[in-house]
Amino acid sequence: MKQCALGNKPGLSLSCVIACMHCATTFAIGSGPDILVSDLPFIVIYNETNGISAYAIATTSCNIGDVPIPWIDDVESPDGNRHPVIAQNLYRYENNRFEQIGMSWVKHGFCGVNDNGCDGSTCIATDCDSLGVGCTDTYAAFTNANQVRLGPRSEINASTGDFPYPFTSPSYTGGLARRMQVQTDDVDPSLHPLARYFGEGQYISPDDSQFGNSTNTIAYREAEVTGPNLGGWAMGFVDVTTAGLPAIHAWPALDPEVQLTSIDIINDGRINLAWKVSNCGTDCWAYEYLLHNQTSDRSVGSLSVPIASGVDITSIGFHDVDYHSDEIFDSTDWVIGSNGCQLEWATTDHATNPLANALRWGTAYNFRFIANAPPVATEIAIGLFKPGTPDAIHVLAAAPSHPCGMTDFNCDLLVDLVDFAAFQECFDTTVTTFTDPCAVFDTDCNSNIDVVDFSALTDTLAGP
Ligand SMILES: [Ca+2]
Ligand SMILES: [Ca+2]
Ligand SMILES: [Ca+2]
Ligand SMILES: [Ca+2]
Repeated sequence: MKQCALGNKPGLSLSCVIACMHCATTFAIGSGPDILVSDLPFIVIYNETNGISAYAIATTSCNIGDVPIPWIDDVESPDGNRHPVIAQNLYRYENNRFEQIGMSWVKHGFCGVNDNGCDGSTCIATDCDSLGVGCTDTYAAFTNANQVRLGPRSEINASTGDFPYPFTSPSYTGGLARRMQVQTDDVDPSLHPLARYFGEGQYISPDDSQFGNSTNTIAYREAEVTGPNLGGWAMGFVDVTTAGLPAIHAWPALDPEVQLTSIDIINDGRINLAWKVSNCGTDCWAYEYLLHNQTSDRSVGSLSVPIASGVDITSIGFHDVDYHSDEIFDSTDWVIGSNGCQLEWATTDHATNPLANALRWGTAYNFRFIANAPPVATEIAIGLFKPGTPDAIHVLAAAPSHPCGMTDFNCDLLVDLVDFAAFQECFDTTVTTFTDPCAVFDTDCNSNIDVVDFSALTDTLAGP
């Protein structure tokens, strides 16, 4: 897979270069306490009610660090929250789209079992209140489906690994509550005959996180529908677990044209962006972006994609996965806006509603559109939801932008008197398509080459 390759575009911001320093996709043997999610042995259906199915995923974790990891769940202890919580998610791959279609609340871990089996290493067993070096612990699906041990995601800070314990436990009824919920139609084989599915298990542990060892605390595995059961569809895992990576990595593994980059936000956590642009006919390109929040507490509030002047955009779309079981977060779809020069999806801002539908940890949202212009390596902006520095991350991805950047008419990577002379010819003309050579000067995307654009050109000329 390609990661954040630097193009020949001048003025590339430092943020992408910094992002590339953290693009590693494999896990390293950790120092300190380091949980690796090493296996997802089973996926089991538990209930189907009114079009919603509840599943659970069995999870195995392994301490690949060099000290035991606390596994304490004693409400009397000041260290009672020093145990992992376990989130389960389901994804679907279909028609060039990779979408999250299910999520659970978090199972609060209890009693590290200290089994052997950590990649053949020797388990130095401890008591139940920690997981020893080289030891594994497995939660069966029925344990990860145990509703009384499932708490809200909203109480988990995935950056620090901190959370209150005991967790908030609103009343519930029925067999769906708190479990990994999926719309039954989303896995119906008659509706999705060619779909492939991927289960994901993610642990958040305060000790693992505070030692900077949280990026490998996750795993995914392909699943398939095996037949009708309980009024829904039974699933089973196939192939083997990919330990230490989130499910978004399955997408480039399935399709080499998909690109993926990981960004570690300073003093926060990791987000992953994957994208693919498919040719969909004459002058037709389908742009598909998948943004995954792995461990960022600040979360994502907006995504902005530059659009060149004169490009026609249609079929703008958004896909999220909705919260459930009285989780306090809102699930309203993001609003789509455009100023002609960029397309932006955004949730309500943090000041207005701190519980808005930001892209929170353990979720992935899709952004898509069709354009009549081909992809160009271009920075897209990922706006962070909670206040802080930086307020946005810029990632080199693909967008229907100008190949050489705005105002560089002859594409020689310089903005100089040659471009200035071309501007004089273009001044006071109208551009209606991105193939009009003058479109490169329409910096405010109002389809006219005007004094605003002149001022932008002279700013570029005057720049370093
Ligand atoms: Ca870890
Ligand atoms: Ca929604
Ligand atoms: Ca030039
Ligand atoms: Ca203009």
